[in-house]
Amino acid sequence: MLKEMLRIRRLEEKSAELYQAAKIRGFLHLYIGEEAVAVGAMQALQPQDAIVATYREHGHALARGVSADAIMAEMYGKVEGCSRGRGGSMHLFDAATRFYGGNAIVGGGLPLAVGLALADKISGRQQVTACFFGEGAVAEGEFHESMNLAALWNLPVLFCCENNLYAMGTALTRSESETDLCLKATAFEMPAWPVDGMDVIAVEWATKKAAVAVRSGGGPHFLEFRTYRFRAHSMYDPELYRDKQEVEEWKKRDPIPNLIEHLKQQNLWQDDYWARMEAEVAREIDQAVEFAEAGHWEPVDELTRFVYSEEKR
Ligand SMILES: Cc1ncc(C[n+]2csc(CCOP(=O)(O)OP(=O)(O)O)c2C)c(N)n1
Ligand SMILES: [Mg+2]
Repeated sequence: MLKEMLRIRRLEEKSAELYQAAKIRGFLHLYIGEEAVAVGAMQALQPQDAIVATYREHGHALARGVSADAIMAEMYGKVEGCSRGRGGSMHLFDAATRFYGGNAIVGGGLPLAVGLALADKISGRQQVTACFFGEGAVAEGEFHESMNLAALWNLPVLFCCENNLYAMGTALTRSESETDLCLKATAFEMPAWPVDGMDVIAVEWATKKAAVAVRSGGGPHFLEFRTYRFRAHSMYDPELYRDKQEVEEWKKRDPIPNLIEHLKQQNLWQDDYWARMEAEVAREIDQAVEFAEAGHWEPVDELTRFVYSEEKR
């Protein structure tokens, strides 16, 4: 799990650099600081489960098993990317790992997750759909409609709310009359637990417990992961809405050094682990950049392909 978090951190640091160099264009939202949520949760899910995420999804895709090569090429807009370069950073998609995006619309992933879970239920498949979304989504009608139908129809959805306290520049306390998000879920008679989203072990444990309940017919569950993004909302954000001191306080809870500290306390740490891990991850990220650089642009005459689905014969 430590290595998975490091892979995400280094991939995103490199992405920010490439964005400054105009190699990556469009929007770019970094997950740095929140890695424990995607990594802990993915550990607790199974290959047959489905994942739905937001535009802040590089970490979820990587932890789910989409390759760094395919993610980087997608961000470059190359055909070798996981969405053929047509989606970019916000629209990573990969059918092989059942990774259903990458959704740019706030709250837009929730109805998709409910639909996927409805299909699973009708077909009698014991699969979980894990749906990640920010706390900003709770202000959307889609959130309430999706939660209601999932509960009413007892669907196998695991709602994973990533509460990083801000929706762009709007603090949760400025937009919601009730800021206890678990209470919103219990209003739909859905079991809901708050989880320390900076602690990867706590995330894995809670997700496992919830996923077992969902998989065995216990209906939808809601997890509120309390987390924090260390970087700006996206690449354009002067961050005038939060104190630098607040960011510094949260950085003390960085999930990566915290896990190392935990491993040391448990006598599970050896001094050469870190250097080895860094070297392996650096190689992987360098290779992903090379792969993306060597990739191809979609030929112009392919531009309208996929506007309509192709006829199956
Ligand atoms: C329906 C909709 N409204 C507004 C936006 C613009 N927008 C993009 S990200 C964002 C904030 C969402 O915050 P949150 O859900 O907390 O996720 P976070 O960015 O913190 O991960 C907004 C308002 C959008 N993408 N979709
Ligand atoms: Mg947020």
